[in-house]
Amino acid sequence: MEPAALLLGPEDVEAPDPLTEGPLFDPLDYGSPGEPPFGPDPSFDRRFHQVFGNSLGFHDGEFMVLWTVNNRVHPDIPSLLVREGDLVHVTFVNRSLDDHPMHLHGHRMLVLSRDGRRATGGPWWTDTLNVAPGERYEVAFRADNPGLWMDHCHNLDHARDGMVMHLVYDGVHSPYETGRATGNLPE
Ligand SMILES: [Cu+2]
Repeated sequence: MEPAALLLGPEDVEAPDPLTEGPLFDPLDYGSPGEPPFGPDPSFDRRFHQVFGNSLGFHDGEFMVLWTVNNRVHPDIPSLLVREGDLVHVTFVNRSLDDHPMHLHGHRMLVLSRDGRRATGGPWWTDTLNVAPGERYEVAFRADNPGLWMDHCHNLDHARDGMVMHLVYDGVHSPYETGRATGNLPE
């Protein structure tokens, strides 16, 4: 791999020579933690477990490699059902052959751990988290934005081929339906 560096600073400061060696940037332990955003020992109202995988099967009438969540594809992946105010814990496990940048609309996720190593840096807030093959992440978010939200892989060919689900708040309804029979497809 070619090394790459990114330097941020004020305009009038002369840039040092590019670094050719040094630790890789890792947001898991970058910066200082400060106050824990959900308290020192948060208790979660909901827990979800999402295992990403590959399988062969039919989707939209075609035989293809499917990108699955808990062995299912859109629109058959159960929605994440929450109540407003819930503190939600989600575990991502990638047992597939490719990266999955998971993107939850309408919320920010806080990364808690990767592969069992706790996040110890400044709070790692993100709206998209890349989960590489073999990785396991734990994240948390506060359900503070009622609606029906997309939750999907941002490799959009994966989304098209199944990796789409929804975050649904209790009591929120939509007149729209999704799935092949409706013509309302996510990608
Ligand atoms: Cu993906």
